[in-house]
Amino acid sequence: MRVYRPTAIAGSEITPEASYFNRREMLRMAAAGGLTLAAPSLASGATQADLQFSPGGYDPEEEITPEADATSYNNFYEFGTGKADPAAKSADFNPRPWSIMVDGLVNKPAEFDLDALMALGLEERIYRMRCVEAWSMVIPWIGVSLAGLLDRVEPLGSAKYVAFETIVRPDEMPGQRGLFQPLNWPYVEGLRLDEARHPLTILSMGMYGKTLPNQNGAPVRLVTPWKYGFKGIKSIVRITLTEDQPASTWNRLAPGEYGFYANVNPAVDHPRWSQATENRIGGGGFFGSNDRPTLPFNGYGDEVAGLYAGMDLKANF
Ligand SMILES: Nc1nc2c(c(=O)[nH]1)N[C@H]1C(S)=C(S)[C@@H](COP(=O)(O)O)O[C@H]1N2
Ligand SMILES: [Mo]
Repeated sequence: MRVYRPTAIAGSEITPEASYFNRREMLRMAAAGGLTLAAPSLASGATQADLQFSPGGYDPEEEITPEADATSYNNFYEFGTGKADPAAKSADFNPRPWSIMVDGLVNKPAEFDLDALMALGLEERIYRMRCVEAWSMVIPWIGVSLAGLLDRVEPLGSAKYVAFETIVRPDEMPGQRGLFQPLNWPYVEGLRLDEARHPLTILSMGMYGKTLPNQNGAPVRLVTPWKYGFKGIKSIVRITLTEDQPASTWNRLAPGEYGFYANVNPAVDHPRWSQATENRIGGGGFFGSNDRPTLPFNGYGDEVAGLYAGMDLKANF
């Protein structure tokens, strides 16, 4: 039996007690029709509102990372390069109202606001997350299928890739102003169309039962659990269907270190460190030994290996 560990969060952010004592039991009961989940209250204007969602599949049955760790140890360079910067320096970021433009090689380009995205159907997906820096977490995301969104805009036959773009808002994002600019903005990412359509791929709008905190990519970020964390582009404003492989921020910066595919692969080391093992964050220490073996495709090989049949995974890392 696994539970959300109660964590030291502000009283105003505490979710209904039911969310805490045994999340998986609660979701099973909900699936069986025995329990009503919290109603959505996005209109309340709260910075973090409860979400209504249905249970999704793919639960890895591993201990969920404490919420306090998942929301305080982050990579989001728009707010600074330190792990504590995104939580400490994102209070001025205002993710509402918001909309995502979906365009490019599609029949029906359209702009989707948050209500339109949520209407695609929110599901909870408990996924492993493996950063290319060799740390990992298990996070209960709440999101919608990216395939469902793509269906709405009707990709043309010529569309082969999907490009993603993060917002540029220097007045609200301290990492985007000042002398030291660690990356070129906007942060961009991309997937092959079949990867984007894969059932594991979601646009996440929440975690731990609530809307996303700013530091985790509010209000909408990508989650592809079989790829390194940097593919999970945050605070998305544009999604464009393309014929050619789109640029991705880390690949452009250091192509010998970060590939376009970025599939988790313990057999392909980063030039400066091993990818064979990882450090599961949580339980107090961020800097424990990397004692956990890293799994091919982060443990999602049964689901996704077929996407790469015949491909040289060492050359196409
Ligand atoms: N726009 C943007 N998206 C981003 C990043 C970033 O710096 N900017 N960092 C990436 C990296 S390296 C990781 S590991 C994950 C971290 O997500 P988390 O902070 O929610 O764990 O976000 C990814 N998405
Ligand atoms: Mo990362």
